[in-house]
Amino acid sequence: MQIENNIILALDLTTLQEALQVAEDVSAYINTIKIGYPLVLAEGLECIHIHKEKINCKIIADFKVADIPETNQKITDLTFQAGADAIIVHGFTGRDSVKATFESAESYGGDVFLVTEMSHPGAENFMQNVSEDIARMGMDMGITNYVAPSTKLDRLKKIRGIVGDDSCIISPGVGVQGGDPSLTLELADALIIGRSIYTANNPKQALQSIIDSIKF
Ligand code: NUP
Repeated sequence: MQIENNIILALDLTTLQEALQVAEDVSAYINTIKIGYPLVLAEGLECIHIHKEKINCKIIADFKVADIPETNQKITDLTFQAGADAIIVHGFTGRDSVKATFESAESYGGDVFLVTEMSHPGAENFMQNVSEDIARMGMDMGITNYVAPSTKLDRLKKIRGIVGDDSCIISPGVGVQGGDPSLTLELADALIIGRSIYTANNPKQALQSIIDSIKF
């Protein structure tokens, strides 16, 4: 997946109108949008198709799929039938559940991003203890795309060490959650950014200044 400016817009708005407005505002700089439960539960799964059509972008469906294999497969089938290009799946549910999502995605020619460790403080309670095992399982399964936190660079570095330089890591937590764009991009392939862009008075300007702040 070729991610323009190495930034994915997390579009966690709850009306289609606002979401489309922000997506259109930043469309000159962004070609990949992450849509998750807030927008889909408010406005329906067809949000995916509508954004793809109006914005001409790739859609990553952030459904953090985390169920038994049979249910994971149904969720993944429906997500790709709705037009998504990729889906985010949790790894803690184990190999069979991840495999069900992976195989469904493959049958639609779609990508899977495997969550290793999350960006919020509570991830330290449980997830941190298993995130390296999740990353190793992903590598063993042939998964090439991962989610790892920008808020804990030491953890991001550990996960990069496991998945190697040929894997793609997308990293949430930049901005409001405290992650730094430049430091994160030393370890990750792309940033996931939501509130710093969509709550700004001028989302395009906010995004432009994040892009300008990134030192390569
Ligand atoms: O570990 C994760 N942390 C995280 O924030 C995994 C995620 N998928 N996210 C998502 O990234 C979160 O649900 C939101 O959509 C986005 C970050 O948004 P913001 O903190 O930049 O507003």
